[in-house]
Amino acid sequence: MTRILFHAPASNPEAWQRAFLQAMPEAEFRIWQEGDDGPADYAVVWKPPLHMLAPQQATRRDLKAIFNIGAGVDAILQLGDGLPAGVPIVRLDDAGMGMQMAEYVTHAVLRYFRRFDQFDAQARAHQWRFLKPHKKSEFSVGILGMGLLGQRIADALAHFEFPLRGWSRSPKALPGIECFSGSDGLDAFLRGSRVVVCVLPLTAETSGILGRVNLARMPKGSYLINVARGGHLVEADLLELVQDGHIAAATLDVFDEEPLPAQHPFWQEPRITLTPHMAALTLRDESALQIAEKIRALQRGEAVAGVVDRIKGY
Ligand code: NDP
Ligand code: OXD
Repeated sequence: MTRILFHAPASNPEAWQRAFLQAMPEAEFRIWQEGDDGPADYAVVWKPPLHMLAPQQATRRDLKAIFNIGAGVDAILQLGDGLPAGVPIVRLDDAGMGMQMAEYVTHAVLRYFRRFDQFDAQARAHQWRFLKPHKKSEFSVGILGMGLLGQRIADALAHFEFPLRGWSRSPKALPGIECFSGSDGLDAFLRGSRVVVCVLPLTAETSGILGRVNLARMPKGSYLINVARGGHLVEADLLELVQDGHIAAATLDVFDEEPLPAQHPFWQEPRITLTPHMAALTLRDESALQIAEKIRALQRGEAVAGVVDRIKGY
């Protein structure tokens, strides 16, 4: 019998057990407890402790794959040598997150484009005042990260006919999107993007990418939306650029420290809109089904999508 070992303590393990019972009734599902070093074929985890998957655990010998129940693998890859070598790490491929990301980012872009943020502030001050609309042709949206989630965001925004740009590691040709790639393409990408949406994985190459130099390359009066990881943004630099008016406003879902500390200056800055890392939640049933399908494919000896490249970091 296929043995699945599960650890994601903040996410209702019993509900995951029920979801796996539906998705994979033929498997044995075990919620990992401290001290459990029993054998397992597959681990399904979110932010596992170092010792859970440690390669020196004789009982991890049978492990055939580790499934990360999120799209971002920065937390699990931080375990470094604590992860068993040669065991594939598999991330979630969309699994319902693409639609949520598209909703979140479309809402934020439309809010700035139609100036609802300013109309809301005026309404709170009982002011009836017309504001000149932005021109769509001058409101290009640039997406940092044109992977599964970035492309879903672009598809959604295309319906509203925003000029779209995308930045990725490898060159791409995507219909209706001006594509840029690599460090050589970043400057031109940023200078032409009135809104920058960050949906990159957090890796050694992308950490701190939204710091003073790159934020200053965005046009004056531009907007930032970060739905990727707090580590992409240099928070103090954004605050300064918002306060000196170079960046008009920002919507942030992710932070260096989560929950955002009560004394953090972002709470006091009305041009920065904050949400508590909810842009795209892991959907339990969809994720269990996707993982069950991948386990069955691996057991048939087939390749699966979403295997992480440990060197690239995503
Ligand atoms: P993918 O792996 O599908 O896509 C990543 C994209 O980033 C690819 O286009 C890739 O380029 C590009 N990229 C990676 N490194 C670089 C680099 N050095 N320079 C330029 N481009 C780069 O990831 P997903 O779209 O599934 O997810 C993206 C991230 O979204 C996750 O890693 C996670 O951090 C975040 N996330 C946040 C959530 C939230 O609720 N806030 C929820 C889910 C995810 P290429 O195409 O060439 O490989
Ligand atoms: C993810 C996340 O990476 O929830 O899936 O942030």
